Amino acid sequence: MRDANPQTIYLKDYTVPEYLIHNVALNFILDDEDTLVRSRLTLSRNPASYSPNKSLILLGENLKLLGVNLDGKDLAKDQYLQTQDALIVNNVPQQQRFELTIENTINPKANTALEGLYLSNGMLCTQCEAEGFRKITYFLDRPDVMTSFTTTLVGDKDRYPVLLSNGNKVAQGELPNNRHWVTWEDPFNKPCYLFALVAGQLECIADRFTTQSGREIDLQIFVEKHDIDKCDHAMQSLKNAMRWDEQVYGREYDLDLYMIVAVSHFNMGAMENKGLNVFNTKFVLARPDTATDSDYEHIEGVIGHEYFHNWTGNRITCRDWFQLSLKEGFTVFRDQEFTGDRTSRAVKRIEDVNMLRTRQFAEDAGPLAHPIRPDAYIEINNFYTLTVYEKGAEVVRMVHTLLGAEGFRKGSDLYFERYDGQAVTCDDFVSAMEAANDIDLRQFRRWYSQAGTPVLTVRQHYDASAQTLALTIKQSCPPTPGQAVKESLHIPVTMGLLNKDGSAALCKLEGSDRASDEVILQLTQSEQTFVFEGLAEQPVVSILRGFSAPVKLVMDRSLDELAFLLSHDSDTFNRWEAGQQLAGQIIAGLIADVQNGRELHVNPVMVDAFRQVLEQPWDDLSYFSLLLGLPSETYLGDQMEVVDVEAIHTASEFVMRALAEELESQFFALYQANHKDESGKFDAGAIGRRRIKNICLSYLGKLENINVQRLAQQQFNTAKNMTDQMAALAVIANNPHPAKQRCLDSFYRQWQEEALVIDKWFALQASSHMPGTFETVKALMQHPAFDLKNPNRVRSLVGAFSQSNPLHFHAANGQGYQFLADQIIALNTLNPQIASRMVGALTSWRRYDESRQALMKAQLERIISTEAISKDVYEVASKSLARQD
Ligand code: B3K
Ligand code: ZN
Repeated sequence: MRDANPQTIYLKDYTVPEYLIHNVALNFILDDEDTLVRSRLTLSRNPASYSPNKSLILLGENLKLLGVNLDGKDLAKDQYLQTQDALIVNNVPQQQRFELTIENTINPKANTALEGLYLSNGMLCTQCEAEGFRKITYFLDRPDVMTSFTTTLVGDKDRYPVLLSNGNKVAQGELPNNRHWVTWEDPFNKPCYLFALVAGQLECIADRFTTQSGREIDLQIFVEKHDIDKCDHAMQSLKNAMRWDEQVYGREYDLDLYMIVAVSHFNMGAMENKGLNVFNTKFVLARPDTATDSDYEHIEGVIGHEYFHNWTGNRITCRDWFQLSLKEGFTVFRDQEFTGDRTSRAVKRIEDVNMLRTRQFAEDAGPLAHPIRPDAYIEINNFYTLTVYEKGAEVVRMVHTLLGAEGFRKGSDLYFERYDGQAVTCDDFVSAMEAANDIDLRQFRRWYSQAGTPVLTVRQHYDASAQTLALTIKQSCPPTPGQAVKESLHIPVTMGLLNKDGSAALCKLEGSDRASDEVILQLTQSEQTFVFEGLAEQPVVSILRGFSAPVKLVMDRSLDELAFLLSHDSDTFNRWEAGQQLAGQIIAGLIADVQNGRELHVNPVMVDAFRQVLEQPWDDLSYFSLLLGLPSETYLGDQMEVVDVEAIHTASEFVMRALAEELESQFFALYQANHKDESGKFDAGAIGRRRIKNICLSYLGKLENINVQRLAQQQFNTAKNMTDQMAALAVIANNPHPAKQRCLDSFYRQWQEEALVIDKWFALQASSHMPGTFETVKALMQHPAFDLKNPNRVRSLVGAFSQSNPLHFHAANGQGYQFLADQIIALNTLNPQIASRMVGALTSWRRYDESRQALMKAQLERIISTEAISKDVYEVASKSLARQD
């Protein structure tokens, strides 16, 4: 049965912990089904707590309690109380330290929620963030209780030859009955969400890193035996991340050992446990023939992200879970910059903004909108959102923009110096930035408490006689649930001006004696006018360069002006953006034509713009390939009053085909010039060649031309790397290619032993827009390789269908919705976190036509009335249905 009344937790109710834990000694006698946990805690009353409560309340869930001992004496049953989620020990000492020993057992094999201690392909592993430690033993499971951990693992030598936990290995030994033990000690205080243990039959690759101060660090990556040949890229990524954090932030690694373990069953990407990261295999394993270029890039990004958490998350952690963006926003910003430095800054920025605008903006405009520092939650796992992570990173990026790289570094140095070893708040982060730079960020702080995507409306007025340009910017923010009234934000708006010949015009603000190619406008009022002087001719405005703030921009632009910016803007982001706006406007017109039954014609401005891009020489081929990309169907839908998935799809396909027809020879020549027989090395030149070639192939694939079909098939058959093989298969599977089924079958046969490649095979079919996809998805649910207990599989089939296939998921008869609800209900009991993530595809129901609204709403209602609904699913489904006023 559902928690009768799921409780809402509020930020305003925060109080300091009543007790402190000085150290904990954990002892695990490992067994797949019956692990014995003994925890010895040294505690004392927290002098900073004013609570009159004299009992000690430790949190715990699903634990079989064997006994409690206080200062050497076993407690009788009436000296403590065990509830569904806590152990309450009465009359603990108030004046001095005391020692509490708890014994309990847990069943990792039965743990399909993958939180706490669980089994994945025979390996025992843990996931404790946010509140999984309480599923291992009773504890003060909250991030502001930091303590030192000593962990002893005992187990069968054959069953669990490798025994890992946080920190340094300090002792080990043999025991009778073929058992052994290892003791780990973590010298750094940490909250229990950073605890980890791993035990099993694992292989390891090892390397070393010398820090900037000359310390030698052992690096180890543990995987299942058959994956040992896919760890090199992850290891190299780790070393790159370690060096980068030293160079850019002056941060050095602190323990003598850094371990990464890859597991097949994992609810998210990875986890930054101190000294012992646990990763989804997806973000570790790569070989050129099994992983695509973007897999390689994501692996480096996620390895970096978890590594960077060692300072932004572990050494300095969050006071409470409302502060999650303190560590996540900052760490995402750090990993974005790392990837930008390692690959192409222009490309990385565009990829990040694209994701933010399609997915986070939708979240911020929907029923689950929340500020980057939420003020209430039912289930904290539901708040690991795009808002907390990606918008959180944008907020940190704005601080960086406002302070400049040097000022930001001064601020981060002060942050690390002031708060090392503490659990702090978002406000503490901003205070450090302020103090180091002598700047007032009071108004800027509203970004932390205000939800919703601000809208900037820009008007321009050029006065030829005065030679001035007046730019008036109005900011507004639509209401979000629980926040009807919005206040003005402090928004940095980076901009430049272009002369008619494409050269930069100087920006000289009225009253300022400085003139430069680019300025950062400080927008603080609801409406503000900025006047630029000395402009002999009317310039073209390039505004919000680099996407300097996470806002929507409304500005009247002609197609010609956009085409001009696409050719001339020196800002790589805005140049791409102009192309997107141009394509977006033209496709919007075509969508209206489809809706009104008019014949479709592509605007020659678009063909010319594409031709120009295609005919220019480009150094950064990855960036070039982005310029050829069209706005996604999801993004186009976001721009509409009522999303019309069919019209969007028809218009998008039409444009692709029209461009392919008009520019066939250019696409073909570019394909040929860049199609090299390459093994798939992760280097910028080869990646760029593959990217540009494969986008050309995707256009050519629309031509239903026998030569192109052969080309795709040939690339599929001869590819030496997964990027090329997948790209060819995608073209084959998304067009009426005669060999479609044969290729899909042979791909499966070739890769059936490689779980991550089979995930791609599922996802590709689930996101296909060809007819019959729904039936394929249903059939794939019965495929022997499908497993509802494996989150990667669920994401690749159910997730890809519901989140990346708008056309079929939103089929007018509602079968997609019903299918998704069936899976959510089944997942609800197995894995509430994954179930709740899947509800996301239904939350935007108000964006569709009346008939679809009713169908989606009915499924949400069905989900919510399921017996035994988890609080994870309940929170998302009920908030999705809640009235929006
Ligand atoms: N901190 C973890 C996420 C934990 C999610 C808990 N539901 C990974 C990361 O952001 O690095
Ligand atoms: Zn993180």
